[in-house]
Parts: sequence; structure tokens; C-alpha cells
Amino acid sequence: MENKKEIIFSGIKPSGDLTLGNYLGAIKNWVKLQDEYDCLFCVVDLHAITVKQIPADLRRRTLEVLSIYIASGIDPEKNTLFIQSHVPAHSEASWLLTCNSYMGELSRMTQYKDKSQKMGESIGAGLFNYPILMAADILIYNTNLVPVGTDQKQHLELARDLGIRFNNTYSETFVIPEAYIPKAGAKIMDLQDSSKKMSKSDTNPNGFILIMDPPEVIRKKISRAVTDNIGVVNYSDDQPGVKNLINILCAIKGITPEEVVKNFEGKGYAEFKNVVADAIVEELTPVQEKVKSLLKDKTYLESIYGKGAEKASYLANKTLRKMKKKIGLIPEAKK
Ligand code: AQP
Repeated sequence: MENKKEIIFSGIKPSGDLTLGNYLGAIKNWVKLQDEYDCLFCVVDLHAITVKQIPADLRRRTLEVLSIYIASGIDPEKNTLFIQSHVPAHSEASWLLTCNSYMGELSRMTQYKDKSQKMGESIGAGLFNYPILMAADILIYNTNLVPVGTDQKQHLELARDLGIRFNNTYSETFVIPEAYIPKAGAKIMDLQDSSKKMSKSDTNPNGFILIMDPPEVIRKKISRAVTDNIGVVNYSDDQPGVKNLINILCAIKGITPEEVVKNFEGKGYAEFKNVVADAIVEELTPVQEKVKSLLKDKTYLESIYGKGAEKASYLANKTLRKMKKKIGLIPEAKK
């Protein structure tokens, strides 16, 4: 009998240009998982529109994110790569789950609380409901594992709760997914304020490094990264800026913080920062070159996301039909 592989689903929203946080916390780890698991990697454009987007930018970024996946080493032949809005089952399943969700549990989501504090009255309903769409994304593929950074753990917990609730209410329908938190790069922090995670929607560009930032910009941002006046490269919570740079270096090089600390004994921050910047530039330059060349071949990209959507739709629709039937909706007339 064929040994069935476990299913992995993950995605990134094209709500801004992707950061080193997205790369080290998500994409770089996905590359390692593709041989062992059946992977679906999605560009979650419907999540991006939970905040205002300029249509032309959204279109550009959606294809850029897909190109970054491929350029980083995600093999489009081995994995299912697709654009979320091309598989309407995500939105339909999301509504079915919305009707089985509570306002209370959604208002407890810290990401919503953070964003709503900044936006006040103008906070969108989409942003409030977004964790349900994320639950639908995951549950309709009977996903076993979801590789996410620690920032997304709470949303995954909600997806599990909604899946369990549906199974208990209507009988076994969904596989209940587990979080797969990477050892390295789980949370890359802002370079200017190490108390918050590096985010693509940040207003201060010195706080993040973009995957597509040119080398000179990367070097400048790292040299400006906030550290402290202790002057010793230590891996300590008392030196959060330095700790973050060590985490970045470890995630890129696959080494431990202890090794980094040992290598920089008796050396200053300037030398340390140069090494970190070099490592980032060396890691991102080949990705950037490949992205630029992929973006010139729109026909190729279309063939990838076309095939991906077809395969994803087939799988998602099977679960969606089950959900509808169990809820009591009449099956569609046979064509
Ligand atoms: N700073 C980070 N460190 C580690 N992992 C990160 N991820 C994002 N930022 C970091 C991981 O990237 C994946 C997808 O992220 P997303 O873009 O869909 O959503 P997000 O987590 O809300 O990312 P941003 O950059 O903070 O987006 P905005 O600013 O638009 O809200 C997830 O696996 C996430 O863990």
C-alpha cells in the first residue's frame, strides 16, 4: 500500500512587499518540508484585502510573492502553488465556518486587538473575520501541519477550535491541524523596536528588510539596527536587538546562538553587523535575480498558478461538499 504523506498548508498575504521575517519564518522552512510532505502553498490575496490595497500594487505583489516562493526553492512540480482567490471554496467554507463562530473568540485575537487599537472605529469587518478565513484555508485541505511563525499560533488555535466544533456538531469532517513552529526564524523582530515583530506593513522602513531590498539598502538597515551600549555579542533578553541579529544569522546559516557568541568573542558590534549584513545579502541575492527573471515570464507563472488552482479546487471542493451536506444544504442539481 502506498504510504500517504501528511498534508501541509501555508500561505503569505501580499499585503505589502515581503520581509526577511516572512522569508526566515516561513518560506525558508517550507523549502525543507517539500520532500517529506504533500504541500500546498498559497498566495492568500483574500487576506490581503482585509486592509485597503491599491489594486495595481496588489496584482504586482501577488505575482511577486508566487515568484519568491519558486525562486526560494519551492518546486512547483512537487508542490501545489496557487492563488487563494482562484479557489472559491475558501470563501464559501469561510462563510459556513463564520456561522459556527463566536464574536467573543474572534475579539480575543491579539492581532485583531493590536490592529483595532491603531485603527479605532474604521477597523474593517474583514480584519475581524480573517482568522475564520484562515481556518477555512487550512481545514478544507484536511491539513495535518501548518508551518507558521509564533505570531500566528493563536490563529491556528482558533482553526483547531472551529474544526473540533464542526466535527462535534455535525460528525467527523475535518482533520484537526497541528502548528509546525520552525526552530530557526520563528520570530524575527523589528530592527528599530525589538519588542515587536518585523512586519511588512510597518511604517518605518528601517524596521524591516525586504526580500527584494538591494544589497546597499540591506547593509544600511543592518548598520542602523538598534542594539545597546553593552558592546558584547551576547544571546540575552537584556540585549534584544543583538539577540534578534543573532537569530537572523542562525536562521540563515543553520548555526546555533552559542556558536555565534563564541565566534564574536572580543569583537565589536560593527564587525558583527557586517557579518550579518553579508549573510543576508548572500542569501537574498540569488533569490532576487530569479524573481526578476520569473516576473518577465508571465505565461510560465500563469501555467503554475493555473495548474495549482485546478488541483487545489478538486481537493477543497470535496471537503466543501461534505460540509454543505452535513449542515443541511441541498446538494446542487446534477449537470
Ligand atoms: N517577523 C516574522 N518572523 C517570523 N515569521 C514571520 N512571519 C511574518 N512575519 C514574521 C510569517 O510569515 C507567514 C505569513 O505571514 P503573512 O504575511 O501572511 O501575515 P503576517 O504574519 O501578519 O505578516 P506581516 O508581515 O506582519 O504582515 P502585515 O504587516 O501585513 O500584517 C506566517 O507564517 C508568519 O508566521
